[in-house]
Amino acid sequence: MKRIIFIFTFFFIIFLFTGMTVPAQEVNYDESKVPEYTLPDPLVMENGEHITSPKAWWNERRPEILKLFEENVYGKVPGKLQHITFHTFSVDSKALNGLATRKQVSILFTGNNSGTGMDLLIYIPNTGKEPFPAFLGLNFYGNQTIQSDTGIKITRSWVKNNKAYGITNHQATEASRGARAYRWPVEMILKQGYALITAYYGDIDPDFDDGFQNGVQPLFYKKGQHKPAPDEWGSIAAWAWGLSRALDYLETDPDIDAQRVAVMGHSRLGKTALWAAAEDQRFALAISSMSGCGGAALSRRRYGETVERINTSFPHWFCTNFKKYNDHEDSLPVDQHELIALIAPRPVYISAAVEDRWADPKGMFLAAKYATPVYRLLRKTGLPENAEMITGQPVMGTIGFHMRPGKHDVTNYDWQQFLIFANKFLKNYF
Ligand code: GTR
Repeated sequence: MKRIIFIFTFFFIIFLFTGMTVPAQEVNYDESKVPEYTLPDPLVMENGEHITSPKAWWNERRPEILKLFEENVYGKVPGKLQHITFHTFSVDSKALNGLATRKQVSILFTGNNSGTGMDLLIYIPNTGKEPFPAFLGLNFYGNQTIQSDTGIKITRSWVKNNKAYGITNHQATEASRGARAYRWPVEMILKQGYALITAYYGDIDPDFDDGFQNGVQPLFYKKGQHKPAPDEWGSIAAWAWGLSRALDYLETDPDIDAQRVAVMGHSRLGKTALWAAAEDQRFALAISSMSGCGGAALSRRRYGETVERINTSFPHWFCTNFKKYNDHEDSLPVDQHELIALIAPRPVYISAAVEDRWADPKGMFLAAKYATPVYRLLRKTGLPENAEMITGQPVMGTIGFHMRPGKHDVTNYDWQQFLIFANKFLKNYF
């Protein structure tokens, strides 16, 4: 009898435990199972000192948070390339039926055509007055996929296979032209007086785990080095680095106002856009479309995609040190609200979708909310006071947010909000 009671109690305890907590690998979509957590305070130094002035934020806490993200999450950029050059290889002043001038520029990382580089596709409005404010964003399948414009160079880099988009053997073909046009309402953007610049993220670093043999990382290896050190960059940081190189070029282009460039990205490229804006303060505004884990969503909530999941599915995205926090989110020295805080006082817009629970809409909303004290310290609104997460009701302070019905994607509705938000800060500037 004793034995039976013992076995019963044993299984009962196990049952209780499994019923109450979510095993590491299972995806939690149940708000009541979000663990209790304490977020690091963006206005308290690691040594406990409170930050009460903008000066202390800029000189002490911001550099501390930035370093923590570099060393524990995205990885540091190991140095500078000395010989980068820009090469404009095509200009058409009558693109898109005369609506725009299309320029294409190669950024040659080694200064010549034999090395790696990235191609920028640039549309500049033909009406209005230069220099234009601009949106800059990386794309997933090559520049030729954002419009059916036959003048766009087809990427020769490795591309993820997608039969429907005409991509086989990891090479894009003519059939891929315009395949992703629905995500890039180029006319709408141009007609509102913005230039649009895009580049293929795989030109910077192909998105698969090859131990960092291809892409931009090897250009930075020291003698005998074969992969990034544990605190050196993964692919997200490399893509963000590429965005900064695009901005270097834009600073030289008289048609573009490089001081009014919004960096935008979706999903993994939304994570990238946020990190680019955190690292490079020249970006005037950042737009994160459904960036989720490792982007705008709080890691400690472990809702939807978790640190362990993302590091397992995409071992090359973050720095090696980030893997220490697999299933140990609470020991992270930062959380993602501080990524948004790093962009302060510059405007940040965050989008979410009801069905995109994987990216944790509420976790992104809360990150916006908990970044707000830094905006307030810098005398900006941040997320408006009393803002709520209501489907289909965007909120726009210096931090903007919307959750729309539907799935993980970029829709015209999303772009309409991005434009309304950008108009508040990048238009009527003079
Ligand atoms: C998913 C990944 C997300 C998001 C997305 C994307 O598979 O889990 O973090 O980045 O891919 O980039 O499309």
